[in-house]
Amino acid sequence: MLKFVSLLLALSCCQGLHHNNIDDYVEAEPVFQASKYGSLWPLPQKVQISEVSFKLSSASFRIVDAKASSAGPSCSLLQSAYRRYYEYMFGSAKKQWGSKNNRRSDPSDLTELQVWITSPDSECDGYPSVTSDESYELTVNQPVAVLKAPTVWGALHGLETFSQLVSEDEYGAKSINATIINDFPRFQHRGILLDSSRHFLPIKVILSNLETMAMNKINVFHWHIVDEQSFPYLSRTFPQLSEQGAYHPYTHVYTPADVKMVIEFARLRGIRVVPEFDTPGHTQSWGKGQKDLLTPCYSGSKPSGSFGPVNPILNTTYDFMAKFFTEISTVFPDGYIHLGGDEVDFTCWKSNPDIQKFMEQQHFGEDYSKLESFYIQKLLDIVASTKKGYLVWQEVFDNGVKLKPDTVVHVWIGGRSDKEMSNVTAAGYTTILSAPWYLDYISYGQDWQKYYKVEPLNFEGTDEQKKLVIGGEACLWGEYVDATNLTPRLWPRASAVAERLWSAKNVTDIDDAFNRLSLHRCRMVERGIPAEPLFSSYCLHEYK
Ligand code: CP6
Repeated sequence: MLKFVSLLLALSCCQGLHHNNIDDYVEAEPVFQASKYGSLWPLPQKVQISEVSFKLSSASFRIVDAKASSAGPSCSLLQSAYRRYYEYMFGSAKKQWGSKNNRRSDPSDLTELQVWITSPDSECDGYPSVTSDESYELTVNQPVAVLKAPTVWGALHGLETFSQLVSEDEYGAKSINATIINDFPRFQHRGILLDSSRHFLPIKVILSNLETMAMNKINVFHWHIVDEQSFPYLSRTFPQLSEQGAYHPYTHVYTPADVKMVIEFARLRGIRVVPEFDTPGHTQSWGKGQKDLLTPCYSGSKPSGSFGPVNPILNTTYDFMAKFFTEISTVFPDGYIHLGGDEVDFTCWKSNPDIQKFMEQQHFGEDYSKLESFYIQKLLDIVASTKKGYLVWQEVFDNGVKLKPDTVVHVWIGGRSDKEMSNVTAAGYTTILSAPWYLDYISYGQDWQKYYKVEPLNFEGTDEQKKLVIGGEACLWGEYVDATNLTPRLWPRASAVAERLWSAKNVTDIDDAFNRLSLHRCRMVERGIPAEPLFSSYCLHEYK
């Protein structure tokens, strides 16, 4: 049994701080209690845990393919997942003292977890998609535990859940209670945005965060790979983009091999990689390596030497985009590409006489959002011809651009995002929500609770409209984040979003969430992830 401490908060430390709102940090005394759901996170849809408990010994316990499974030893995705979870539960084989020193196995031990993929197509060699079946059923009982899932994607989630059910006593002995779990996600799209443009993110940081996403059943890595500040994507078609636009042309780039590695590492964990190439705004870094792509800004009648958004009035712009997105559509296997389209600043367009002339010819008047729509419309047609679906930031919808019916509109602007969700879904578009989940914003106190309390379907609309909400994403924009602080800033705050998007709508008990999340956070720490604490507390094993 795990022990818990009650702690008194010494508030006197904080009285001198300048704070806008005293309620931000005067919190109730925490009462640490065990949740009846242990450390499960995100909470499965249906859980029954019995008092009966079985021992697990590292010497005898095995994760194996069930005889009837459609995925066998040739499914390396599952075989490598078995190894990964065995090591999370028992430590790596190397670190073991050797089976001699382990307690002998006992008839009451649980010796096997059988993994049974039930669909004829296990999807072992495929990529996860927005329509993947991620459900699984887990039965822990004597003599064996059984994990049943239609596809490998559900099995991966089931393995994570199984590992979360295993607990350790003071002597390091492992045990698990008899349990029945029936689980599936509430929303299909559960994402995290990482920004590798404001700061370059080394591959190992991206990989360890993918690993952590899997621990939280997050299934989309939204890779905001380039932006104004740098262009680290090494394009085979246009290598000069990163040669000129990256912070450094060799060390601060993602080579084709790096990108492949990220995509495969993610696939093995059931995670989609959705790249974002944001245009026509947020593109300063593109201009360094691609002449004439950006709009020259004018100061009076002369070019000022600075540049604005992508130049929407040149044919060469669209030739470039067609070639560029053809490459992107083959490099990234996901069915979707995020095309951005946010925050376009019209000042430069307004200053340019050629653009002014074009506006007249097109009868756009003074409405530059019509010019923006003109550009986006052409870009969407280009990308649609590569057979990919696309996501766009909400401004594209707000500007009235004609979108393919399966376009996903990404709602990010705070304030009245419920109204926006209402409008977007009333127009029949699929949507994902990020507005309440800007994790780059930090503040004193337990802000995970604010993220946790969001209800994505809290907007006016019919049941049909609500069905168009396929999920959401936590965004960690990179202005103040690099390899040194990314992981603790993201976790466990993103875990709050993960549970909101996975678990049933009525899973809202904040005290129970606190108890489970504290343990889940300690587990992430034990697994080598420097996740920050929720509040005053300790873990059985501290970070070394
Ligand atoms: N970069 C890009 C950003 C943001 C967006 N797009 C952003 C805007 C406002 C806030 C946080 C982030 N940094 N490309 C908007 C989607 Cl508050």
